Amino acid sequence: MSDRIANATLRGKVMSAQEAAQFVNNNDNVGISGFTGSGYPKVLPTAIAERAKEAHARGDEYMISLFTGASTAPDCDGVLAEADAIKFRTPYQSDPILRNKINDGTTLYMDYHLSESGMYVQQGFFGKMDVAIVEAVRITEEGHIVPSSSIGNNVEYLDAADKIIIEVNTWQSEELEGMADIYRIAALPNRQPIPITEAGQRIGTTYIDIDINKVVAVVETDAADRNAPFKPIDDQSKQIAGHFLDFLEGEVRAGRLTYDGYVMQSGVGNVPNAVMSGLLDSKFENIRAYTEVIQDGMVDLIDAGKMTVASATAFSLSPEYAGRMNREAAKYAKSIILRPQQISNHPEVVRRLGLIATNGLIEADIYGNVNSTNVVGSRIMNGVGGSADFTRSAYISSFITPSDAKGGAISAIVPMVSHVDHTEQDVKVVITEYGYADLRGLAPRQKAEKMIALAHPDYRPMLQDYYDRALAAAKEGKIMQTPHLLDEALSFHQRFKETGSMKLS
Ligand code: 0RQ
Repeated sequence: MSDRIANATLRGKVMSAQEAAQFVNNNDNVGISGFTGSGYPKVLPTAIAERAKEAHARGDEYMISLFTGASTAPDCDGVLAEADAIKFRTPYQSDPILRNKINDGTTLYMDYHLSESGMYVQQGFFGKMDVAIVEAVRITEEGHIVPSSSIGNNVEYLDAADKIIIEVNTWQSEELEGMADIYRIAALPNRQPIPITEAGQRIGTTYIDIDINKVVAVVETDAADRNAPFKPIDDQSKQIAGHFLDFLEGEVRAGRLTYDGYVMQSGVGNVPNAVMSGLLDSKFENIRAYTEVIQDGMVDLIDAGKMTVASATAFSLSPEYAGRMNREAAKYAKSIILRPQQISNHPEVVRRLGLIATNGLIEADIYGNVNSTNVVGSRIMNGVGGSADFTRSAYISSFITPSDAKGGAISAIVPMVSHVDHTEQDVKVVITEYGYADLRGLAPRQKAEKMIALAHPDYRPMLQDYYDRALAAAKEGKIMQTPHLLDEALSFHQRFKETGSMKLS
């Protein structure tokens, strides 16, 4: 048995994953660790999926409601979705099999803000939590959990659940201990200000204290976090990153930012990662991140001495960088803090720290509304994640995107978004490979000109034509604030559904 289980009582609870899975029943609310492919349980999901398959083969029902920090990995969301074991899922996912199960109606998916998801559990909005399954680096003599490579909603699930299952994973470096900063927000009406005034401040403990009487099983594992590698940075991503840096430089020239004053939030995805690579060669120093996930690009910035502190709730690293983080965790612990996602994404702290937020999008419209989640209005991609936690509360909120998708069949700039996650009031800057649109201080008609200029040249004339005609109709009707032709506003999407392309044939 691993020497990572220092508590004698909990050592007595060690069993196999198959035995532990017997504590997870049909219809249970199950809250697990795991955030963007980090720190999720490695063996219980497969064991639960096997139970589901056996039950289904007998003609019995077996499905659970699955609550996480955010996305997990093929050996967690993937295996459970494949076994039709997930009845309800929240708050964020990005697994291709699960995505299909949500879109085909097998799984109900509630997409909402990651900063709120812990509170929903604490306040009982989902009913009672039956089981918490949390990965740990080790269990201390007192029975505290030292969390692994993500914190997510671990605290809330461990506090709320009737039963706790702990996976102790020896693949995770013991030197991760010290990165976590566990702080509980008091329940209403006793909330106090969160005492963070700098991204690098520590306000809590490095472990999660739990009620060990609730622990029904401890399972030992030795398995890697399974993150997908980032795509190589291509010319288009470099151009987008270049425009983002131009925008930052403009803020410095305007006296609103200093070269050592950039506090970053960066979303998931390939383009945000490319932006960080662009920052390596920039004049910015002492960059601090108050963000949700730590990506490869941030590790490079830390290595280069450009980033002094990164506060997040999880890692989202390629396999190569995850391996490096594991080997050199003691070194990185000096500049990395992992917090519960209620804290890493908390609007109060985000507003106070004056973040410049940068996230990806699916589409934006000519007035600056952004859809991050539903392709052609209906098909879920991933979820809003933490993007709105940061976008609404940041000092400056930016979105970065290629101007088109799917080989040019889809324009990222459309007349009206087919689903809205971020409203025109929250979206301050939009960036494509054709430049950036600074929407601050502009009325809708002023925004439209800037947004159309960002579109791919194949779509620019179509958008201009739409806008010109909408404007003419608005003038005629004397309703000028946000000109639209309602019977044409979703015509790009309709054409895509009918012909497979938004382009005019
Ligand atoms: O599809 O993977 O099949 O090639 O979307 O697109 O351009 O690689 O961009 O990786 O930055 O992801 C919005 C999905 C963008 C992401 C989204 C298709 C495109 C490709 C990926 P393929 P790119 P990115 C905090 C921040 C919400 C959560 C968030 C996201 C795939 O940024 O999930 O911001 N954001 N969290 O082809 C159809 C369109 C499309 C489209 C792109 N208009 N129509 N498909 N794609 N635009 C972190 C967390 O919350 C964890």
